[in-house]
Amino acid sequence: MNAPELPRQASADPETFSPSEADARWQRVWEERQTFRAPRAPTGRPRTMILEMFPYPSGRIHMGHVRNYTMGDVLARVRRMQGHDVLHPMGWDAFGLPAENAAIERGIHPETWTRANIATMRAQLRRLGLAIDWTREFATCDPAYYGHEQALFLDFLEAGLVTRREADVNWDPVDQTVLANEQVIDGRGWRSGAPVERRKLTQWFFRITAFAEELHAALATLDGWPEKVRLMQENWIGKSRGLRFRFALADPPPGLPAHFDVFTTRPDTLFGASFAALAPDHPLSLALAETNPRLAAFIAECRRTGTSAAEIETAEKRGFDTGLAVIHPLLPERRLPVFVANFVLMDYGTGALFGCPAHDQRDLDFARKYMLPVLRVVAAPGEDEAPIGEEAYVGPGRLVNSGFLDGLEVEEAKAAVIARAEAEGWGEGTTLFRLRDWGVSRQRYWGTPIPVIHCPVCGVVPVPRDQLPVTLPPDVAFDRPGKLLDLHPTWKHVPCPACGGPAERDTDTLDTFVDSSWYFLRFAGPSDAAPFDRAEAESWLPVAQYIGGVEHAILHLLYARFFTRALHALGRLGFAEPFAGLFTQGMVTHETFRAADGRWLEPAAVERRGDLWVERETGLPVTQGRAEKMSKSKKNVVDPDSILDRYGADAVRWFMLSDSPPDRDLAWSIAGIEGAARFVQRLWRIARLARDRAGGEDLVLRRLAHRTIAGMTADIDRLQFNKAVARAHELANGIERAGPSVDRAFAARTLLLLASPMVPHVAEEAWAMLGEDGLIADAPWPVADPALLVDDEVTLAIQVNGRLRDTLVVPRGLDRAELEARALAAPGAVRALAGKAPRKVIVVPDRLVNLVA
Ligand code: ANZ
Ligand code: ZN
Repeated sequence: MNAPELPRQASADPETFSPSEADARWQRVWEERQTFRAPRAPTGRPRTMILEMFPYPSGRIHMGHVRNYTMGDVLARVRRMQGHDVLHPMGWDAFGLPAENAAIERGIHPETWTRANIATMRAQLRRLGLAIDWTREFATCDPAYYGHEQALFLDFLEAGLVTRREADVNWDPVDQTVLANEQVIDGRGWRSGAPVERRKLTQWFFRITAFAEELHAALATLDGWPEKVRLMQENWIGKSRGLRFRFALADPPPGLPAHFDVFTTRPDTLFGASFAALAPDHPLSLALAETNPRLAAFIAECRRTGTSAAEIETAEKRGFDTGLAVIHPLLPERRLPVFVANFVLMDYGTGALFGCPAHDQRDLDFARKYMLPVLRVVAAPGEDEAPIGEEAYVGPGRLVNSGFLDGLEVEEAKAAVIARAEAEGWGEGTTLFRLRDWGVSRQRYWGTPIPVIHCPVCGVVPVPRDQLPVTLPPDVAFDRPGKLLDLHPTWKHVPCPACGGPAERDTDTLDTFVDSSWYFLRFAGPSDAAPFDRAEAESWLPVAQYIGGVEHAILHLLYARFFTRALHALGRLGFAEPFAGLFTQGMVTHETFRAADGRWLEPAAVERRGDLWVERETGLPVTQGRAEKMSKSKKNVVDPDSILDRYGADAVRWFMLSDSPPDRDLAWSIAGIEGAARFVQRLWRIARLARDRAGGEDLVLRRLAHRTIAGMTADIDRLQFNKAVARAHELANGIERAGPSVDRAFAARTLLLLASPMVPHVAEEAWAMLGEDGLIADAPWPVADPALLVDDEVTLAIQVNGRLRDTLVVPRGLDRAELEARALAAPGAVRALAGKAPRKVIVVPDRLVNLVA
């Protein structure tokens, strides 16, 4: 490519660096030279994809974005300098509720609102000087993107990975939509905050449960992921080994089944069983309710709580005694009462369980309430057979009160009961997963239309591929809530592709988590003809480093893993895990202030007077609150644009990296940003020192420079940017203390290179000022000389009779004889020994010599 001339300094050699003039200039140069464009054709260099979770175009970027994208940017720039081809893309997760809500509230079309936000946020991100290949940018609301998503949906449908069935859903009565369990927080819709209701609807599901075992097993291979995220995924998938067995009813009512199945992870506790419980929606519960209005009322009552496990877990345990009893499978004489209980989930296991109050807290609470027996069957180590009080015993131990199990350890007893059940034919060992299929139908407008047609004759008919994308109709009325695609006068009416008769489009759209489950594939392998170009995608993926908020640790990452695995299983990808490295960054926080009347105040609106914080305008006292995540509602946001205007991109970037470990929260402060701005100027002054090559050598400084190279390289590899920053400061101090020398010139140039990924604008400006060829962004990353990393001198303590008498600086690694000889010659030792010969000599190599006289 024909590169335009590089700009030279406006004035030959200013004392200070001027970001307001230089930032945009260098951003233009990178853009014109396509510096950060990822090559399409293979180059033979290693290919590395660095990705930050793409933003939702909510309006303007916030400091959290700045921190997130700066971290990825540093890594992308360093890898380029290390000779990798780097793909560092950006796009927009553009479908979702806020756009639709904005439309309803303000009468702006969701598309207009979204596109305007994208334009604003793109301009803001560009001001940060990010090393992004903007040629690959897309928004998920582009028909070219969601059309391919529709094709993937149909592929999954054909492969049996998509199903349609009636399901209990969480219904948000305000947003008028179905919510995933995860979108229900404390019984309320995550966006609307409205209490969620339970409803039955026919929904589309992705069969993520088909991959439960794989998704669980592969977590062990993700060693580039934080342990806590792996654990969160593991808990979410929730793999349980246990026994499924059959309970026979003692006196089955006529016309009803004579037994039901239960699942237990604690078959060892079977002798401690004191009741059985059915889910309210269990077929047997429903059958009994037909002739029992009180039971019917109880079931209706249970349905009023949401469907999420967490909610059911926290609700008060309540049961309804059916009057029926089951026969204990190991003690044919014993009868257990059968309850319908609100804490039993219909869609887990068999929807029924046996309760062992002594060893399960939930069962214990239930037993106390309904006065059921509590029998300990596991003795704590140390033979503790004490009766159970208000706390169930869930620890290890040996079995008691349990017939043939007595004396066995819990694990042995589990195996023994499973073996017996299998031998006698009343049960079998099984594995269960907590993970549920992923319901993806949403009753919203601003999303990917589900590409199927419902025909009264043919049933569900996929939209023919040549009719994709099924685009959203632009002309919808946003003046009322509800299903806008359904309410549109014409959109849904189409002829059936199979029989030609009148039919209707599916008027639901896909959960926006579907959009973010495969975007990295399209970034890596853009294609007109297909969702992604396989060879290209495989050349970049898996993502070497993925960076984003921990709030996505479960769902987004699980869904993206599922998509990748599903495509792998369909033979369309050669790898099964999308993200080799994962990092979850902390939040940006800021102090909060509140007036006596409860108003939140911007930090700029308060000032300190003596011991008090007061509101500038009124002089009234205000309370200072904790530093909290920046949020508009608490008025503690700092707008990146105003900071960029005032301090320039490099200072913001430097501050985002310097003050806290990247996985912790970072407290925004004026002192912090000003310190960062000072460092940028300091770097500029230090760079000027690189021109002065007078003077001799300075081995100490040369060593420090090499140690800094090694240290910063390792820190950045581990994303410990704050440590890298501290090392940069250390080298800067060393340079400023030193006099002119070739080594000082080397150290200054080295510091510039090492800092350039963090503060790329001042680095380019200084590089040009030094008359270097090309861009610093294209310069090779410095490599440390291992010979200069070893600290090869040590300070030796010389003791006489245990008292320190002298110290010597000696080469590291001298042998004992040499150390003894040198110690005996040390002036302090000679004096203390006063001519006596030591009886004994104790040598600790590289540390000390003790002469015992
Ligand atoms: C008897 C028992 C005794 C249990 C004991 C626990 C402790 P995890 O480990 O999460 O897989 N259970 C079974 N089906 C259920 C359902 N549909 N809804 C609610 N709870 C159900 O949970 C398995 C345990 O949860 C099972 O083991 C069962 O109670 C209960 F000392 O059986 B257990
Ligand atoms: Zn038809």
